[in-house]
Formats: sequence, structure tokens, C-alpha cells
Amino acid sequence: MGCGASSSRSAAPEVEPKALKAVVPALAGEPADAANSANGGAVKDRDAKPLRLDTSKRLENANDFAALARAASSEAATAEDSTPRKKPLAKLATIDVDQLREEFTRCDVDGNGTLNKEQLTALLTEIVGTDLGAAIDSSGTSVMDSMFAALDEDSSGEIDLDELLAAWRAWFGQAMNPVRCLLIIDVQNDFISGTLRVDKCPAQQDGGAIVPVINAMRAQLPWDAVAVSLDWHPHVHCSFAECFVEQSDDGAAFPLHSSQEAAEAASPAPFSTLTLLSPDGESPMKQILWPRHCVQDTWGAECHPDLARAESDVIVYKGTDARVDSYSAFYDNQKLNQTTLIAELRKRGVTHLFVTGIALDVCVAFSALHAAEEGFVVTVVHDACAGVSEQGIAEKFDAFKKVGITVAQSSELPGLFAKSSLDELTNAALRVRRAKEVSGMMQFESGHGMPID
Ligand code: VGL
Ligand code: ZN
Repeated sequence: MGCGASSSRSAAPEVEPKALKAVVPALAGEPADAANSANGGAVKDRDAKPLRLDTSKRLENANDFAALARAASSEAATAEDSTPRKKPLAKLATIDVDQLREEFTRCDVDGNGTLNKEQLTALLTEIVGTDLGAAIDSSGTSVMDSMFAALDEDSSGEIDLDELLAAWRAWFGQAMNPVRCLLIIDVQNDFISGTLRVDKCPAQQDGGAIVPVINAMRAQLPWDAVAVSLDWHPHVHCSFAECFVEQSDDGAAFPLHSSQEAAEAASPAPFSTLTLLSPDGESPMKQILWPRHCVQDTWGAECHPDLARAESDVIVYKGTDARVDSYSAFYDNQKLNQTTLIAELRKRGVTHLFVTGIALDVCVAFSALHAAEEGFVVTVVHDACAGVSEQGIAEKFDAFKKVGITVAQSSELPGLFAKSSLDELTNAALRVRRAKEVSGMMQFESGHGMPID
């Protein structure tokens, strides 16, 4: 098929219009509603891909996360203490009230039904996986002082089981369980061995090499959710250089902005940039022209065959609107529409996102920045990403630094998992403790006009 009008099955509708601005249909003859919904609606079953559940494949390049987790959780252990830890790191995300009860009984060594500070320290050290005896938080306060003060509801100097369980329900359980999502961006054939393979781009990074790294992360760390994005373009798309070649009728489908020289737009080279007219009908829209890639329902748009998948994965289709590109898995480049991703993450209570995939300086970077904008705690996993250009990567890393996005190696993840739980717990305990102190003082100050003291 030539580059005719976009085919009727082009829209893999998955998003709700964000509708901040009126969307003007740019495709001649297309009714406004069709244009608005071109990138909207629910993911249909026909889009479901065959699943690969074998996560044991091709782990040879990958980290041994179990060993790393053990190392991370026994950082404080002495050289003589070679006893393997009873609880692997994975327990951090799954500890529940029953385990907490069990630990309480185990740590109540004198059997008096309450825990003193030493016994509480043993309990928390066990469930956090880090020796808390001498731990101090970022404000210089002893973590155990804060924990004890926060848990000792009746100020008896001892913690009983009711106090521990009540705190677990109120703040302690939540702090111990950050909800972590692995986000896998565009690990698709075209970006690895097809028309837009990153190993032929300036940075010459091998997209295939990240697959075993992602699979190992997925198999060996306790994820609460996994989301997979797919670049999913109609055959005619405003990001395809092929659609602008002279004599093709497709270029006409994507009007140029008035600032764009028409001559430059005739047969533009792949990887050059044009200024198109945004679907809003007024704004300039810079667009890099890529070789045609990731066309819906073609081999190039399929995930790499070795990428581990599961039925429960959140699947996000992006770039489905012919008129506007979508680097981010959250929003299109003009923020006219959003994908289903935010809603799916909110539904699952996700707090922390770990971003992997292709291309580091394009779709991974824009997804990470939008994730930070949405309030998630974001980590980009460097060795689980492949990028287009060194310069682009350096620029994006600067941006990550500015907005507080962490760049980590996959080998650091077990440590980061342990740290995020501990940070949350420490902060929550400090808040509760301080709030108790402050509200206690407020009682005396609340009688206006009464003498204090
Ligand atoms: C991407 C260029 C064009 C990506 C998608 O996934 O990074 N790059 N479309
Ligand atoms: Zn694309």
C-alpha cells in the first residue's frame, strides 16, 4: 500500500482525551470526533500479544540479584557473622500483620508481652534488613528514638502488640511497602534489529543486550506491577520521513507550520527536523523524522521475542495518533492526550517507578520526566536502557539531575529497594514523633489569654 490516507484500523485507541485545548483535525475530511478519539478509548483484546512466561532465558549477562540483595541487607554485618539472612530482600515488600505478630513474640525474649527498646530494635532490624541500632536519619535523629517515641502510644516506656499493630495499620505498614513498578519502554524489534535499530545510531548501543538485564530485574526483584509500552504507529504517521517524500500524498496530511520553509520539507532526510502544525491548529510542532518504524500489527512493532512477559502486565500503546508523535508513555508530545498509564499506576497505588528500555535519550527520558512530573519517585536503570546519541543521553542526564530522577545501575537496585523502605519508615516515624510532641505542646498554648506555665 502506498502512503494513502491512514488505514481504518490505524487507531489502537487507548487514551482519554486530556482535552486541555480544542483538538482540530488535521487530516482532511476527518470529523472532529474521529480525530479526537484517534488516540482514545480502551485497549482491545485484539491487541493482546502472545505471552512469554519463561523468565529463565538468557540470564547469562545479568546480575545475580539474590546475591546482591543479600549483600545489601547485610551491609552492617560483621565479617564473622556469616550466617545467611533468614529473610531475603523480597520479604520487604510482602511483610504482613501475621509476620509482624510472629516477630513480636520472637523478640519478646522475656515473655512479658511488651518490647523494650532493645527488643524493638531487634524486631525492626529483622524486618527492615538493616541494623537499626545505631542508625540516624537525615536530620541527625536516632531512628530507633523516633520509632520508639512514635510507637509508644501510651508513653509507658514499653511497646505492646496492640500499639505495634495499630501503628502498622496507620503508617508503619504503608511506609514499609513502597509500591514499585518496573516500566519497560519500547523494547520492540524495529528498535533492536529493524528499521530504527539503535546499534546503527550514533551511540551504537545494542538494544538486544538490555533484554536479559530487564528479564533478570523482573524475575529477581519484588515488583508490585510491571508496565510495558509499545510505540504503535499507523502506517502513515507524522514522524515517518517516508511520508514526506515528494510526490507522496502523505506529506499533505501533515501541514507545515508557517515558520517552516516548504522547500526543506520536500523529501526531507531521515533524522532531520521539520516544524509541523500542531493538531491544535496554531502551535509549531518540531518533529524529528525517523525511518518508518513500529507500524501497528507488524513484526517491527512486536516486543523482542526474548523479553519476559506476563498476563498481568499493564500494556500501553503510544504514538497511535497519526498527527502527533508520542515519545513518552504518559502523554503525546503536545500533551493533547494521555495514555492509560497514569490511571493504571494510580489504580495499583504505585509510588516508585523504575524505567528501562529504548531509547534512553528519547522515549525512556520523556517517560521518566513525565513520571517525575506526576509525582512518582523515579529511577532510570542505565544498563537496562539503550540510547540513540551520547550527546542526547548527556543532556537528558542533566535534566534528570535537575528534577531529582535517580540514575542507577541494575546492580544497585536491591540496595535502593532496601533504602526506600527504610527512608519511608524513618520519615514516617519522625513525622509521627514530632506531631505528638507539637500537638502535646499545643494543648497548653490553646487557651488564649491564659498564662502559660
Ligand atoms: C522512539 C524515535 C521514534 C523511542 C520512538 O522509542 O525512543 N524513538 N519513536
Ligand atoms: Zn516512534
